Amino acid sequence: MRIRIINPNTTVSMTETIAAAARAVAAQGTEIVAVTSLSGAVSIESHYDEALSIVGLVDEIREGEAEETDAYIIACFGDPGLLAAREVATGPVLGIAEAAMHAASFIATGFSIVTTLDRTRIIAEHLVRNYGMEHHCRGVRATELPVLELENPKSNARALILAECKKAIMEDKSGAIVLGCAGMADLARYLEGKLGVPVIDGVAAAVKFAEALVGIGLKTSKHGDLAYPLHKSYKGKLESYAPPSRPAMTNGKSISR
Ligand code: 5HY
Repeated sequence: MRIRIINPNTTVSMTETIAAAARAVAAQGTEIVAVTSLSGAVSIESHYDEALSIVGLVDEIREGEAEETDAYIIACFGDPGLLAAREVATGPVLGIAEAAMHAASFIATGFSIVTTLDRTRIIAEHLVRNYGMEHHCRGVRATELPVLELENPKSNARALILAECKKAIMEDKSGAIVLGCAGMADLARYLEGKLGVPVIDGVAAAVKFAEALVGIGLKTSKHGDLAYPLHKSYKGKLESYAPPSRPAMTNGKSISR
């Protein structure tokens, strides 16, 4: 099977970190296609960065649809554009935050999220509510690390993240840690060794969930709100994003009308 992992920020070195984490867990026979958005912020650390990242994300989904892709992963902890991506995709689309939270809920009664800048905590908090994880998530913590500092070998990122994870275990009484940034994908095993609790990287979790969904033949439902977008005109800079007309669908199959 082929899984397209999309880094919706425009930093190639982070995509390389993401790709390595994905390939480390991918099953034999799973091809990982890791791509970097060609448009948008070098790092996604605000509602504005997220909103503007979605056009580049949709571009990558459209690329994937043109080359037989079985599943997609949005490798950014805000899961930006997840539902829009599911509308345009045929196969399953997973966000790393949703995947990581579900994985954590299977192996601990409570988890904490450790993320980057404090201003992005609200994004993770909204996802916790959207995914029905309030009962499991005991806290969303920030290290005040800018995302790109994770790519800087001279930064003290590891120490800052480890310290916040320790607080989460002691103060939140969490049994597991969810890493709140795709750029932390290479830290899970190191942190687990230091902390003695499960540390979940959403990239790895999403790869295995995607393999499972594709393995049992599941695709994104095209009945209702995740059907392909309605055909209509678009104006201005997004004119080329006008959804094409498609034959009507019923129980997942195109029907002539
Ligand atoms: C991410 N931003 O995973 C998020 C993390 C964050 O560019 N990749 C980014 O801080 O929201």
